[in-house]
Amino acid sequence: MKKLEKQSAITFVELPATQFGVLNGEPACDFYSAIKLPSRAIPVLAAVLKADGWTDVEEVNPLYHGIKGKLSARNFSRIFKSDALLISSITRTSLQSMELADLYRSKNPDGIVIAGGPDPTFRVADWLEHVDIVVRGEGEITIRELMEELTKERQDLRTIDGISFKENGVIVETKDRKLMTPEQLSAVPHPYYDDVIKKKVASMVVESSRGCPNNCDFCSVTRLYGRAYRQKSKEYVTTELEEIEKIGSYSFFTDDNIAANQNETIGLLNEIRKRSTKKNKIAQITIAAAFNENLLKALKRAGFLYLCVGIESIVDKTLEFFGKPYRADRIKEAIRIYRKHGFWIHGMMIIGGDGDTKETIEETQEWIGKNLDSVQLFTPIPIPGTRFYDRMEQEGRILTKNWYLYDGQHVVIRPKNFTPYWLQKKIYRMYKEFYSLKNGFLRNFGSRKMGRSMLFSFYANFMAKEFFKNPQLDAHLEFLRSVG
Ligand code: B12
Ligand code: SF4
Repeated sequence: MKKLEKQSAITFVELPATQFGVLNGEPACDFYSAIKLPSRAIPVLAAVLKADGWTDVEEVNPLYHGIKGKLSARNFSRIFKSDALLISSITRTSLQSMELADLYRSKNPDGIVIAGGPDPTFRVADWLEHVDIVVRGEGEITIRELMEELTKERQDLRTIDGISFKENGVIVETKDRKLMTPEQLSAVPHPYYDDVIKKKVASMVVESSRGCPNNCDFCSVTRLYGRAYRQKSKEYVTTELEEIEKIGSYSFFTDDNIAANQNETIGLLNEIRKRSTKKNKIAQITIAAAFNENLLKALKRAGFLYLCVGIESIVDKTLEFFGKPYRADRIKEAIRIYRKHGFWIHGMMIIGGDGDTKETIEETQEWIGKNLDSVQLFTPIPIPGTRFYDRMEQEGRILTKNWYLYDGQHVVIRPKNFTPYWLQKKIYRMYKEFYSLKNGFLRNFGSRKMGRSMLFSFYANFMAKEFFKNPQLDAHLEFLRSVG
């Protein structure tokens, strides 16, 4: 492979979701595409290389560096002249990312293309049709070692753990990279945000831990990051928080579960309280934290107002079907407690698991309407690398591998108790009803949350019109009607 120098031009790219997964296509229509968060992975990887002495490292995210969310001529020119193109992707953005890799290779045949992230990690063979090297799993240490190896006259990629590449047309997978220890995670340089990102981003992100002790069937986190829950040091997290609070209006903690180790988390929250006074924090959390009064107090005092809870279902059979470790009664009780303490509860639900019938979906809708402040209703998605994917594949229930539909909004598997078309339509009806202005008003009538609830419903109501009427969804509905 081409020999790199520390002065070589290195470009990281993370592309947004587009309709039909086309490179520089029309933006996808969904909540995620409407909010402006920084890229998931590339700021930290860019920071690692900069700290390692690479002098010409740039990040390109068309949402910030492009024009109207698309790569500009300037972006393309930078990408094509780069000595190495480093792409991060999830499944729904894989098609346009592969298209970019192909285009780069045609313009710059000597250049090196490396891909990483949750999708390349689990679809190595597909990705190696388009890129030279796939980095599997955690990237911070692998990218350092790999780039260093690429500066050598005689390179031996087999010595680098956690990568896959082709040799004489055959895929070589090196040993899995060991998960980073909490100490290693706390020694990684803080993510690098350039001036353009700092100016344009709306809310910021910070990660305090990795891994999850649970192992739900539909989620790839445990295979990516292990069941060992690893927390970064309090000093590391609070230092980063102080920096990002200067940039974004909200601080979103991206941990899958900020409180998997409750005592440690209380310690972190107390530290955050000392160094940040902003009441603008959002965290993802499981129901377990609701039963720890001290933790709830600490969350409140540290300025966490919004909690995103992966409820998934309030139907026991469906919870079992997804391998969730909680049962419905416990979930309902936890949500009641969270709300009694004044948290805004954003529930993430999966509608259409095998335990769901038309009746249970009606019950779920009623419960959601009365008990959540905001909601996301996902269809069951078989994410590559999960047990759920393997099961759906074995049962022949995957309807399409048009990966751009793997966003949890489009029905892509055959449900057990209704047609896919019915489920797709039902989910949209549920959204519309939940976010009707009337329900927004009734949900928090008389409470301190009422203003926010109305505002949120107004916004969601407005956005929903676009989410539910776009060429990609129209085509998908037509497809679902055709499969019966
Ligand atoms: C926070 C989060 C979000 C935030 C994103 C905020 C942001 N911009 O940072 C929000 C809420 C918006 C979101 C939305 C969605 N998310 Co999300 N999200 C996460 C979560 C919990 C953390 C992501 C994160 O910040 N990780 C920290 C970074 C540093 O880790 P990383 O991205 O994995 O990158 C590391 C390695 O993968 C590797 N790497 C990554 N890229 C590259 C590139 C190169 C070149 C190299 C060398 C290495 C490398 O190195 C990095 C450092 O170790 C993950 C689960 C998880 N724990 O990762 C799910 C996850 C990424 N989300 C997922 C999904 C499916 C979605 C949604 C489709 C919604 C849904 N149905 O769940 C949407 C899609 C949004 C979109 N972009 O279109 C899946 C993706 C699976 C897949 N194969 O597609 C994940 C893995 C969770 C899961 N269910 O399994 N998400
Ligand atoms: S869905 Fe949430 S609780 Fe379950 S394994 Fe994934 S991150 Fe953990």
